[in-house]
Amino acid sequence: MRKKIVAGNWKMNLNFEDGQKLTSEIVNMLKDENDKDVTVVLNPPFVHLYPVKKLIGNTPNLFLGAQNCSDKGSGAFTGEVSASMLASFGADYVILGHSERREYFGESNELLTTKTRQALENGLTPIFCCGEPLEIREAGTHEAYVKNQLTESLFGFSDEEISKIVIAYEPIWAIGTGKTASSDQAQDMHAALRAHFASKYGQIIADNLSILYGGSCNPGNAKDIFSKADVDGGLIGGASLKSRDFVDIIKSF
Ligand code: 3PY
Repeated sequence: MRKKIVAGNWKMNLNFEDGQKLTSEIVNMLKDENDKDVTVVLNPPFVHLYPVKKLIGNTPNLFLGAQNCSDKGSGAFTGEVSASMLASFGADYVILGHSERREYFGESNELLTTKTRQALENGLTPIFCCGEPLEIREAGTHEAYVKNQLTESLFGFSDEEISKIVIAYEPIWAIGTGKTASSDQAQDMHAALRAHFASKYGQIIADNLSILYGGSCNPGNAKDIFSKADVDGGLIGGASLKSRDFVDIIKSF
């Protein structure tokens, strides 16, 4: 059985007190309300990691993640944060290759291979993002485009390594736009991506991969999206900044 996962991507939002308040509310709600053993990951900005970890404590099924890590191990790389630092501060997950990082920070498929390797070598679970822009969707070449992102970044990893990765499909045209892919569009892409992994790694490994949907997922559409056979959860943007909305999404399975 593959894991059901809901990960909140705070992006560059919330100052110290707001981050503490949001985390405390989520921790308290989850104690009573996570009855389906969904794995929940909070991915705040770096500066929040340690205080958020303290509040998470031993809350069952609640984990800490970062939004990025360096492709380097350590050294003179001003402003960077390594995967090993993240692990030492209590992170278990790291989002890699979010479309905002690909677009605004020029992250290539090749760079993302190196970041993924850093994450895996330091015991972090990468939440590896992929997804197509609007013009590719409109041209009808979206499956080939996203498969190529995955092939170029991930298909050099071993069976054991690939089994540790979580995939997040986020159509770029649905990020922060209020537009969501329909649940059928999400299912079609997730099924195609699972088949793509099966063609390289075999059906058993592909069946065990968690593939999350991201892009304007909210309490109103999560139930429909999560009901699809190949959708194993969500990577949640704006709605992860509101405790009630986020927990309602978690309860949508
Ligand atoms: C969104 O839903 O906007 C996201 O980008 C989640 O990562």
